[in-house]
Amino acid sequence: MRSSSSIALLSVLLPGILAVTTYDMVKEYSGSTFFDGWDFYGSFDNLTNGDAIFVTSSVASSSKLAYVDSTTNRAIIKVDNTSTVAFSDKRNTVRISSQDEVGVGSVWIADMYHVPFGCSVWPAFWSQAPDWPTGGEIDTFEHWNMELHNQMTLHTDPGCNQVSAVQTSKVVNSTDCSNLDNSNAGCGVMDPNDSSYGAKFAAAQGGVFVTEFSESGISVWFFNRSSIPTSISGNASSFSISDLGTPVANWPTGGCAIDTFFKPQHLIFDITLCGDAAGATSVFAQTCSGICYDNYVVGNGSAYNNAYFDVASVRVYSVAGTNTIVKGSSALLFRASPWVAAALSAVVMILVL
Ligand SMILES: *[C@@H]1O[C@H](CO)[C@@H](O)[C@H](O)[C@H]1NC(C)=O
Ligand SMILES: *[C@@H]1O[C@H](CO)[C@@H](O)[C@H](O)[C@H]1NC(C)=O
Ligand SMILES: *[C@@H]1O[C@H](CO)[C@@H](O)[C@H](O)[C@H]1NC(C)=O
Ligand SMILES: *[C@@H]1O[C@H](CO)[C@@H](O)[C@H](O)[C@H]1NC(C)=O
Ligand SMILES: *[C@@H]1O[C@H](CO)[C@@H](O)[C@H](O)[C@H]1NC(C)=O
Ligand SMILES: *[C@@H]1O[C@H](CO)[C@@H](O)[C@H](O)[C@H]1NC(C)=O
Ligand SMILES: CC(=O)N[C@H]1CO[C@H](CO)[C@@H](O)[C@@H]1O
Repeated sequence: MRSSSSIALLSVLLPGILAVTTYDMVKEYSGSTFFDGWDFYGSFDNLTNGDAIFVTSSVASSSKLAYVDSTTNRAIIKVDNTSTVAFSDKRNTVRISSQDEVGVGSVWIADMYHVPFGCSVWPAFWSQAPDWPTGGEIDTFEHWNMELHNQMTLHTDPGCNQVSAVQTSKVVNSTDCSNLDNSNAGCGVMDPNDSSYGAKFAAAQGGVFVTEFSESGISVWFFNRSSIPTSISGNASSFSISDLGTPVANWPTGGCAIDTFFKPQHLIFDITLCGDAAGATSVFAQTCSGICYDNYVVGNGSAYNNAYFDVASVRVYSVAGTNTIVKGSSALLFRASPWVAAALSAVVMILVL
């Protein structure tokens, strides 16, 4: 801890040069045990006003909304695309949150072959501290409707800012991460790579999202399947962060004291429908036609054939010689509200684009 502030300062001044940290695998979610250690939300979406019911574990299993595909051995997390939903009802989907929390000094790597997309679909793979906004939120993967690129965003208490967005990535709205400003739009950037979301992600057989949660900063890398660095392809038990090159998103501690604003995080997958961001009329109209709820959620579900995550693994790494996993249980599942009003950020994003 003694040298952390000088390391932090240097890493702002010399990005990349000090990135020599080695990480060891401490936890893996994959294969037949993928769903062990996650809590299913088990309520309608009372967090982001989606027209969705986040089902219980037993419903997810019996209706095959969360299961391990026996052919690929990969986890599927999906929206119900087989039930007919009547007007004024909501559609079943899934939100899972890891029981364990992952502390500072960690990396998590999600290897996916498909991410959810389609009109009215709003998916995310993200993390959040139990006392949010205290303890922060890291959105590694998120977008909605027929958008083409992934967005990565932090949401925090006031005082955390992004000071050096990676040049190739576009600031979505604001560099202020505070949940109290800009209607909690957060400080987000957009991946310029076409293969980071939607049909082009699937066509490239997906790829890996790497999230580094370090005292010196938070960073995200995305690699499509053909460009995954060899040091993290396969089931590497250890790798050096310097092998990954420049991240696509980076929030150095110089603008946001990571130790202050971030606490151990639950990892979360969810897919909601319409709601604050995807369903805002002006946002929806950017990439879809009709009315979000009436024309998509209601009806036979044929709009949701692409509304699924196909996940080979989620692996958690800690700084070599440490284990940053904080053992958890089902506590505090319902406390936090992730995107109080992301709609505004979406509107601004569209203006920026
Ligand atoms: C896509 O991502 C790769 C790997 O992060 C990066 O090297 C490349 O520059 C990106 N391409 C574009 C068009 O930004
Ligand atoms: C995969 O990423 C590489 C590196 O950014 C890029 O050159 C290539 O075009 C991408 N492939 C697809 C199918 O998008
Ligand atoms: C990956 O490695 C971890 C730890 O070394 C091991 O527990 C796990 O079974 C391996 N997974 C696969 C898919 O080989
Ligand atoms: C499902 O509904 C859509 C939109 O209303 C319609 O185009 C499609 O034919 C329906 N599919 C079936 C199998 O009924
Ligand atoms: C539902 O979507 C899956 C892909 O997620 C597809 O394989 C299946 O055929 C779809 N079901 C119907 C009834 O269209
Ligand atoms: C959401 O619903 C659950 C289950 O009814 C409840 O425990 C929780 O307090 C609700 N959360 C919010 C933010 O309303
Ligand atoms: C950088 C930027 O565009 N910031 C905008 C984010 O959204 C708020 C609310 O609309 C604007 O006031 C900011 O100017």
